[in-house]
Amino acid sequence: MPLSDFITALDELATQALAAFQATADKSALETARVEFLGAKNGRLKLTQQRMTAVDPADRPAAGQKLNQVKSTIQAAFEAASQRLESAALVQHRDPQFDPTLPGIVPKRGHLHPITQTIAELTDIMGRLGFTVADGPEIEDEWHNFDALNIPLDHPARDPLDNFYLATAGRTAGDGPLLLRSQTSTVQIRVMERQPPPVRIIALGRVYRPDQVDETHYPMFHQMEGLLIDQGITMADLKSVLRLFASSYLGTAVHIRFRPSFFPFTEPSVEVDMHWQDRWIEMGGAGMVDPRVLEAVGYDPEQVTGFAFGLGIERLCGRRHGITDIRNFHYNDVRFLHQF
Ligand code: FA5
Repeated sequence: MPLSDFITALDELATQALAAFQATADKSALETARVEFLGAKNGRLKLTQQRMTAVDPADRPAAGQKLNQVKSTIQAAFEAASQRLESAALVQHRDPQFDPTLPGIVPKRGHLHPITQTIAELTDIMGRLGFTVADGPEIEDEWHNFDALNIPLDHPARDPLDNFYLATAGRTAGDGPLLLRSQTSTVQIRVMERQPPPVRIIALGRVYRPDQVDETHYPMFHQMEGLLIDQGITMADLKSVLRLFASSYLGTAVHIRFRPSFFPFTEPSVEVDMHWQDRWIEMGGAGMVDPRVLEAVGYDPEQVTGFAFGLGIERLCGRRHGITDIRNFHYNDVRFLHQF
């Protein structure tokens, strides 16, 4: 058989196959057409291929090349028809009421909890004042929560009714009881035990007290502890840092005031109040680190002095955003949370 006849036969086959695949209206028609043209045993492409033996051996490479070309063309036409029927089936199953031109429903995006946002902002402000973040465990021993902080055994702050002591089952004999930390001052001790002076850290995190729940008290709340130890540190440094912090967080119109107070781990000790929008509000406690605390961690109180403070994060965040009931932070009502 001359090569030109073989090529003509292949071209005709391609034309017919393309027309047949294009004309298919459903999957079974497509399958019939596939068997007719591409069937492995008696498909027309296969039969035409068998006729290649009749082609002059010198022309066979050219014939083979043409055969491969036509084969790909027919296969591509089959794929195209198959895809066309797939997407037609999708459209058919669509709800007839569905209007693809309507705007979509925008999913509501969540965001960080206001307390988490506040922690990030406080970390940023204090970072600019040179304080780095230190961390400590929420389950503490009595040494870090009390003893090293100069809180003696008979101090009322150690009363089991004022703390969340943990059941001690499984602890080996000789270990003291464990409790949920009642203040972030524990981290002061952990940091000073780890490193020599100077120290300039903040610790932000959860603390736990079995306080009666009301607008301003919750059994789990957050504190920001600050500790600065170096040579020649005074109360003036403490007040400057707290003033800078307060004006960065609340704005320059804020004033701070110290009221004399008592904490076993600072001497002298003060309560820190902030005046903003015509109200004084107690934010936390502060003072100069007691020499006995410095001694407990192996520092020399003759060489270094320092200040510490502990502020309630819910109070700060609440004051800034006008949140008067601390319980709102825990209801997890998205109508409240999405405002921040
Ligand atoms: C302390 O916890 C001291 N550790 C603070 C301190 C640190 C003093 C370093 C000196 C040096 P106080 O118990 O006053 O202090 O608590 C500090 C702040 O935590 C309070 O002013 C208040 O803002 C907040 N706070 C206390 N109890 C609760 C509570 N139940 N719910 C919410 N916030 C509270």
